[in-house]
Amino acid sequence: MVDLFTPKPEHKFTFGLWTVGNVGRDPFGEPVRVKLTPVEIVHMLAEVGAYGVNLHDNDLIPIGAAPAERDKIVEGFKRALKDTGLVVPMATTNLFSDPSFKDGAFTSNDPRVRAYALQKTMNAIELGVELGAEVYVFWGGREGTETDASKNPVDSLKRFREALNFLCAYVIDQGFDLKFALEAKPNEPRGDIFLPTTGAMLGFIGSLDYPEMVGVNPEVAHEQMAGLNFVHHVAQAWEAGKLFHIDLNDQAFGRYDQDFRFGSVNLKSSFFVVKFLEDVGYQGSRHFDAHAYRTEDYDGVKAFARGCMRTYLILKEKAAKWNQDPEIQTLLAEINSDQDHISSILGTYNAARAADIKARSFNREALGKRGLAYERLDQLTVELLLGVN
Ligand code: GLT
Ligand code: MN
Ligand code: MN
Repeated sequence: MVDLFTPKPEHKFTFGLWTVGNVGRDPFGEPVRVKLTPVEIVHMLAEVGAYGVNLHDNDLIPIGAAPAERDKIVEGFKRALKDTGLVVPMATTNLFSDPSFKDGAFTSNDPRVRAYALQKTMNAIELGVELGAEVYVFWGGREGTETDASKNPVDSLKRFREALNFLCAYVIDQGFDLKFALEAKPNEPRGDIFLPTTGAMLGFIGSLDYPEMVGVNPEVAHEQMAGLNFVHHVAQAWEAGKLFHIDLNDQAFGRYDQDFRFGSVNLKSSFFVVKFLEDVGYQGSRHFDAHAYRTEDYDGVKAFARGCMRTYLILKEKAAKWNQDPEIQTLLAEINSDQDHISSILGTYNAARAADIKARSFNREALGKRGLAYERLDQLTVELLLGVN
C-alpha cells in the first residue's frame, strides 16, 4: 500500500553496503547471516524503496584485487545500479579493517602506512567518482590510541591535516567534483579517537588548506556515545555551512556503538533531528548508518531498513503538525515575544548602543520569577508524538 510513509527517491534515503549487508558478527560471536554480494544488496535496497547505496572501497572490491578483477566487479555493480535506478551519492575508504592499519592510517607513526593510506584513498576516490559519488566521507576509526605513550597528539593532528590537504589538492588536480565530510567518533575501535566530536571536526576544518571543500558527517550514535546532544551538533554544522552528509541511527547513551534502527531508542531526540533537517531544508542524503539486530534473518533486515525510512517519514509528518499546532505555536509566540521592544537595542556593538544598554534599568526579580511554560510545551510535544493530540 502506498501511503504518506512510503519512501520515494525525493526523500533521498540511502544505506551503506555495510549496513544492510552486516552479517551480525560481534566481538563475542560469529556471523548469523550469510554474506550477500554487493549486487544482491543493491536489489534488496531497491526492493525496500531506498534511493541510494553508499560504499567503502572494500565493500565492493576485495583488498588487493587485480585491476581486471576490479573492473569486472565495477561493471557488474554499475549494471545493478542501472537495473534498479539506485545511485551512489557517497563513498569512503576502509582504513580500519586491514591489520596494516592497526595503529591508524593517516596518523600512523609509520610513514609507509601513511603513504599506503594515501594510495588506497586516492584509488577509492577514483572508484567513488566513477560511480557518481559527490560526497566522500572520512571516518578515522583507527586514528587514535590506547596509550598516550604511543603517539604525540600534536604530531597526529599535523599528520591528519597533511593527509587531508594532500587529498583535497589531488581532487582539485583531477578536476573531480567532490566534497569531503569528516565523521567524528569518541572511541571504538580505538581506546580514544582523535577529534572525537563533530564540534572538534568543525574547529579542525578551519585549519585546512581548502576549508571550503571540507564539511562534516555527524552520526547520531557517535555524539550520543560521548553523552552529547546530536541536534545541537547538527545545528552547529548546518549554521557553519558544513552539513555535507548525515548518518542516522540510534543508540542508548553511554553504551558501545550500537548503530540501531533510526528512532528505535530516543524517539523525541530523533523527532527533533528530523524536524531540524526538514525545517532548514537540508538537501543532502538521509543516510542510515545502522544495522539490524543480530537476531534477524534477511526478512528482519528488510523490516529494519523499511523501519528506518518509515519512522523518518512519520516524524517528518509529526514535525509538520508541530509547526501548525495552534497551542504549540501560541506558546512559542509568547516565549519569543519581545516585551518593551528591547531587541531593538541589541545587535552589533557601537558606542551609543553600549551606552544605551548601560543606562537601562532591568527588573531582575521579575525576569527571574517569570514562568516559561516549557513544561507545557514539552508535554504538548510528547502528546503529539504519542498521537494523542
Ligand atoms: C563504520 C563506522 C561508521 C562509518 C562508516 C564509514 S564505517 O561502520 O561505524 O560510523 O560511518 O567509514
Ligand atoms: Mn556508529
Ligand atoms: Mn557512520
